[in-house]
Amino acid sequence: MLHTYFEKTVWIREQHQSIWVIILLVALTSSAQAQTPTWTQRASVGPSPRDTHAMAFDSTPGEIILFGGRYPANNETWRWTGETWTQIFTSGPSPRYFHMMAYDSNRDRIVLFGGMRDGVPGALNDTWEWDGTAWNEKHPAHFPSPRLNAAMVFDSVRGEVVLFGGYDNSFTLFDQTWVYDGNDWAERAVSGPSVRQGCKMAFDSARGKSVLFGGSTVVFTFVAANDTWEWDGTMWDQKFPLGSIPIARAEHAMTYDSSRHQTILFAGLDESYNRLSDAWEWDGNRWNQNPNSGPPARHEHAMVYDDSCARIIVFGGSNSFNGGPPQYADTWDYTLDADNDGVADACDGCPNDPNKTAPGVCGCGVADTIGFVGFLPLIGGADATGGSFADPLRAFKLGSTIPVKFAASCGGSAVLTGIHTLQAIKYSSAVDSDPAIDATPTDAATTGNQFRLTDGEWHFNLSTRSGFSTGTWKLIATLSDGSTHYVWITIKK
Ligand SMILES: [Ca+2]
Ligand SMILES: [Ca+2]
Repeated sequence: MLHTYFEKTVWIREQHQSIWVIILLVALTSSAQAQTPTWTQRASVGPSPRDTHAMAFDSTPGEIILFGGRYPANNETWRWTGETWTQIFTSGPSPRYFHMMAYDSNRDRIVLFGGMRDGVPGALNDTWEWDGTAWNEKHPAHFPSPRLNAAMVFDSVRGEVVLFGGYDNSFTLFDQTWVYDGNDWAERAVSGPSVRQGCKMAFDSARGKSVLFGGSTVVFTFVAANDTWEWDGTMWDQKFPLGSIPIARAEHAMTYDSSRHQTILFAGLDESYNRLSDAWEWDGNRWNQNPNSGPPARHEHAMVYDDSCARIIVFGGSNSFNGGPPQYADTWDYTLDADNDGVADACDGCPNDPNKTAPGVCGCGVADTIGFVGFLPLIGGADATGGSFADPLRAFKLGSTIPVKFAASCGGSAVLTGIHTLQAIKYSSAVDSDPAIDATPTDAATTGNQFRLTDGEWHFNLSTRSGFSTGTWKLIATLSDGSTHYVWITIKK
């Protein structure tokens, strides 16, 4: 009997577990479907319109560094701190465009390689590193020949920068794979994607793969690709995605969203020279198109993931079929924003309250206005908040302690947080006032002139032993939402 009971109990428990697993899976699936990143345009002041610039996210201290671009080739360094662009006036790499940048998170260095300068021959092959404050040129023993418009990422599993493709001064296209470990460059003798330029890569840190998509397989006439490849540090593996695939393109942008484990692809130029504006996400098996509209169509833009706020930032690009003007100078982010208030969920202190980005005094979902219930006895009766100069609410003896109390609420709930302060002003007439003095409590329960919370009420035992004199006084409580409330009293001998 016990045996049967035990078996039945286990069976019931297993059934319950299965049901819970199914419910959990359904919940996860529907929340994943509901959680689609949206686009928001950010600052309109920043770098001038440009394309073929490069960006990388420096996770210490958490900022994006932008370098270069055209026309003409420039050597500007800009910093994006999440809200604003600031130019950093510093020496560094020569003016260039079509260069490559990637952030080495192990060494906390942004690596820059090659690109194109104005003039002939244009292709470059110098290696630079940004250490957070300055550019330093590196002189590795080995390095790729001059090239531009290659793809470059940092493989944080192997601890090396990976460079693929590009072309040189004689318009030779490459299918070489190079790696840089912070000390030296080495070419990997491997076969993989065909020769190409304008291809892009992103490093999927969860799966340990550098993902490559598309590019143009010739320099002048435009033959774009839409193949997907992955580099695991040793070999290239062509992927054959399930479902839809982004159309063939080059000069798009890719980055990896490490919070959502998706490789993001945005925009580019198709074989008919159309600028594109579609966004796709690669999960390792499938490309899924994001239906939300965003920045206008473009190519030769830069895009990078900002892990301080779990968002992707896009800057600039070209709306001309062959690059160059008209160019963009707009900044966009792409992120989960459940309440659509323009602040990424990861940095929104109230991710489901479109009116607030921090809990404030009243908490999320409640306006940050404190309902002042009124000064409580002994001062003046339940809702007495004022009185007047001519008719003070109460009289107190000089040298006594005045118990100032009030209750406050946010959206019907008592306010149990915040810093509320008390000041006193002596009036010699209804209009003539002395400066306010910070009131002093008689006990040490608060610092300065702050109220203390006791049983859901805010208390201040005001000493009238020093600083006070006989006459009419106005006691002013300033609440943490900035609102002020006052009560008139008389001090007598
Ligand atoms: Ca938000
Ligand atoms: Ca919000």
